[in-house]
Amino acid sequence: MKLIIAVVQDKDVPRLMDGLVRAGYSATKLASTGGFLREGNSTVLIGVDDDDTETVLEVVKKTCRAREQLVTPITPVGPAESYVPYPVGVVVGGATVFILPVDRFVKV
Ligand code: 2BA
Repeated sequence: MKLIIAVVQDKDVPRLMDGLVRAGYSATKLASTGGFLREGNSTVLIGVDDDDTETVLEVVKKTCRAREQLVTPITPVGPAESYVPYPVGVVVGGATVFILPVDRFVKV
């Protein structure tokens, strides 16, 4: 068994959860915050049989989009003269996915 941990943008969560439930997978959504943008995102936990890992990854790929987000640098990084005081774009998503082996899965 594997635990798939997917960090996704909030906007993609409804489609992702719908896709997972329709395909017959259980999932848990946790509210999370990205360390770089300090904005809300969602972390979705999905426990699956090993053989289903790729299928679930496909659902994640189909439902989570990459988007450009504007960030205003707060503090100068490097020499002050190279500080850019206007927003710059960063591409966020589709999804950051971790796949971990599960030792044991019990429901009591
Ligand atoms: P954030 O940390 O808020 O990062 C949002 C986006 O900002 C990232 O998108 C990336 O494009 C950019 N970014 C992050 N750190 C950066 C840095 N040090 N310098 C320049 N740009 C940077 P994604 O890569 O798609 O990540 C989306 C979210 O996934 C992240 O939100 C974070 O919550 C999570 N994440 C990404 N990589 C992770 C990792 N290695 N471990 C844990 N969580 C991760």
